[in-house]
Amino acid sequence: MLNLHTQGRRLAETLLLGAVFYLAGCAHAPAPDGCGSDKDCKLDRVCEANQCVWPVRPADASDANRSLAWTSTNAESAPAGPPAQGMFRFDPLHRGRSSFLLPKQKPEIIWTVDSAAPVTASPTLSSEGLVLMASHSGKLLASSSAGKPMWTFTAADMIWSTPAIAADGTVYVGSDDDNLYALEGKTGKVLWKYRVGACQQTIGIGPEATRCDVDAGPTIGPDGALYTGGDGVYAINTNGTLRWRFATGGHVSGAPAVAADGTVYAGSQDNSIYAISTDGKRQWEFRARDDVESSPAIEEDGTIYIGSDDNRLYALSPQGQMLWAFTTADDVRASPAIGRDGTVYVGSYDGMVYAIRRDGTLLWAFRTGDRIHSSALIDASGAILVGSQDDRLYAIEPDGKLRWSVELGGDVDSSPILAADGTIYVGSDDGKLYALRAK
Ligand SMILES: [Ca+2]
Ligand SMILES: [Ca+2]
Ligand SMILES: [Ca+2]
Repeated sequence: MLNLHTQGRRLAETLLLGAVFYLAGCAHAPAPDGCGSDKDCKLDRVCEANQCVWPVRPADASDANRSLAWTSTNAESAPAGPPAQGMFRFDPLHRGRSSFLLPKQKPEIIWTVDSAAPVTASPTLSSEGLVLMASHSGKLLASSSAGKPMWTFTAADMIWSTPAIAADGTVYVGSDDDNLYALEGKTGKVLWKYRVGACQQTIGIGPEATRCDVDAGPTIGPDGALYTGGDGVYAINTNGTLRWRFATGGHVSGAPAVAADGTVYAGSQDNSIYAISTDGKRQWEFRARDDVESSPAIEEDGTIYIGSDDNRLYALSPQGQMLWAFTTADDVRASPAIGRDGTVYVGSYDGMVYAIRRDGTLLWAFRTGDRIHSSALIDASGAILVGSQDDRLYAIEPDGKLRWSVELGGDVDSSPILAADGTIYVGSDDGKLYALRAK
């Protein structure tokens, strides 16, 4: 929990940072494509220091389960954002924060749904109470919160990507068949599909078959656009047309994160982490030493956290400078979670869950029995929930002590989610979606 002193300090820091950015903006001459007023800016962007930017809401636009500053400065006329936990890492900032509480007691499995193939994706919850889960079977299954199957969508190849659900109920999911699909939320009927890239071979395995896979996200940005990856980073309009494509030197498998100002951050198998402006132009590129499969998370102060197969978790400034790197003993493919006090939680293929302070020093480490691919959830009290390839789902206290663990039927690479009533949903390599609840 943040105490008031900390909150005050953080607010002061945010304001100071904002002032620095503002002054930095004024120091530049107006760009050739600069604006004179808000009317010169497309969509709902506003004109600040002769630049079109997304409106930034002050200080506390942070909680995963509060809607973000979706597109408008006028809160009353702002459209509602996607449902809480309606995408990978719950919102475009990817902090992994839930406003609900994990059960104190070890939960029991209350139902399962079998997809008949491993589940790497994270489940998502629709505002109508449907639980969506995608699987390597190519199926996207929609179930009621009681575990009753509602509809199934089948893509032409495996699905690794976590489905996203927009405010209007539309479901978006990517497949190894190189398409991003938009589905009607109530029925699963295909509304449109967008083919990512122009790979000669779309289905199956091998470099050409996988280069254009839509493994990432998609992330629904604060502007409503869909951000995903393939043979680059893609911004796709909600009517299924391309907004922009940003070329990378390698496959993009991690869901992009999108800051409140619309800046898009994504990693690639070309070893780089990119910051991309709202018009699809490169702002900066940071070179890691190996593939970047991890999906970035963005802190309140703008710091970007992201892992790499070079075994490190990086903290990068909004300008792309390395603040620090924390080294683990194996690949970091999970997406980092950021606690309300700034502590960063991430699992590594070395089997450890690390809690890392804002200055990059280790707070604690928790050992599991196998590699960790799953991204951690932080509950309202700061407790952590994460899966491991030792087939267990772990609840860890804020001080790093085990609260409980539950054994499932296979690797738990899927990132768990938590509903308001304390029900936990997670997928496993045994093909099942699990719903767990304490008595
Ligand atoms: Ca493919
Ligand atoms: Ca490695
Ligand atoms: Ca296992």
